[in-house]
Amino acid sequence: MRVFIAGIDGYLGWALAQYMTQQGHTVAGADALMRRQWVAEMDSYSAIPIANHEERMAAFEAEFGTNLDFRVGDLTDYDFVKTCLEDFQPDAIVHLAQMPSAPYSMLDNKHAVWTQVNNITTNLNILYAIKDVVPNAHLVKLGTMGEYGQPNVDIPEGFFDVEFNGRQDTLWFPRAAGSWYHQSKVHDSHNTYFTTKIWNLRATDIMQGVVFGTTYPEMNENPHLRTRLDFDQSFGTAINRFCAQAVVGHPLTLYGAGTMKRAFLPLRDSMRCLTLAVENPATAGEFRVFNQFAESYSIVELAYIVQSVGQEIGLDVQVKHYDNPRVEKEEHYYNPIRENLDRIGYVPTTDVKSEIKVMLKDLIQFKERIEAKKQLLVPDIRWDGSHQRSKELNLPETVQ
Ligand code: USQ
Repeated sequence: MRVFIAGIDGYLGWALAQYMTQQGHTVAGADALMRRQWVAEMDSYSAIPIANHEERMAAFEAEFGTNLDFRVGDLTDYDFVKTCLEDFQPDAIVHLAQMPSAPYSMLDNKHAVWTQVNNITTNLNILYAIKDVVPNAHLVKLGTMGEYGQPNVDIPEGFFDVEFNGRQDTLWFPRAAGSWYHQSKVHDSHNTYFTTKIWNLRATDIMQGVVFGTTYPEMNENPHLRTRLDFDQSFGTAINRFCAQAVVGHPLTLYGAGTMKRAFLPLRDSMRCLTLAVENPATAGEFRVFNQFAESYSIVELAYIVQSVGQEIGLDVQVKHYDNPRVEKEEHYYNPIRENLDRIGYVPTTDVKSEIKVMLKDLIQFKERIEAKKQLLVPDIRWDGSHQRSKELNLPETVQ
């Protein structure tokens, strides 16, 4: 299939371009290379050094024997998006091109507005370009499990059956996102759903959990093909940060009690699930929602898994609690349902420990790079808009 990846330079996008090419698909994509700038704005960089654009293109060609049609450009520019689709004529568009960080979006008014304008405009441009250029193409849109928040009931895949005043319907499950970034994804979901109704577009909205991992089994060893791995407070996700902290002997930074629960997905499973969604398209007019995750854990459980795996390979890993810079529920029910992906062949990688071991061993090679940014490991972006570094809480370290 011809697959266009919007956001092809990012953590997921660059890995997916290679994975899907290895699966026999013809891949093209676009990216404004902004992730590199946002992370630099956080005064950080990827723990795994990543190649620049030209080096990546040369390495891709050397590995796969073909040029990658990767256009550097801004997807908030409608003419650019339209031209990309006109030239490539994709069967599927995987849309990953968004600012993905909750803390970055909570920095201040400027970042909140920018996040929403950027993310919502890009999605609208892609929807319009599909309608105008390739109306039969299938949109696989990356949403987030965070759109749902933490309701006190099971989380269905997008819709649920409701009975009210004696009548029944299947309705949009309430979304209750916890940051301006997550809210931007809720707006995108609504807009995408709307276009399946008015223009008969076909769309899969992926409610993806927190992704972790440095690699996937088939990833090439060429350093210019490696994908990024962020560990700063904005662009590093919890397990990725914990692994980076573990290799430099910094205590793992549990926010508050750390009892928040999330759904998690190894990078390798994210690649597999996105490919399955592309290969099994939605029908015309269909809006499908996939809850995309392997397993749910509390953050504190994961911290202790990182600690025990770290100990196995000789790292002395401490776990500490810091005052929570976010406004979020710490004690809550959490039970997302995942059926749609299983139906099309997804079998989760359940071995989180092995995945964490691979990550730790990978990151040990880049210990000095993380060490040089150690001062960034404790967060200071707070949900009330202030900037104050979190303090260690006087909670005893739990012994596993
Ligand atoms: N947390 C810690 N310590 C840390 C970092 C995070 O305790 O050092 C906690 C947070 O307070 C939160 C949980 O871990 O309760 C998850 O935080 P995260 O930064 O790993 O994930 P989140 O902000 O939710 O965002 C990430 C991605 C985002 C994606 C989302 C999926 O950055 O793009 O949409 O995961 S989900 O979490 O399901 O919404």
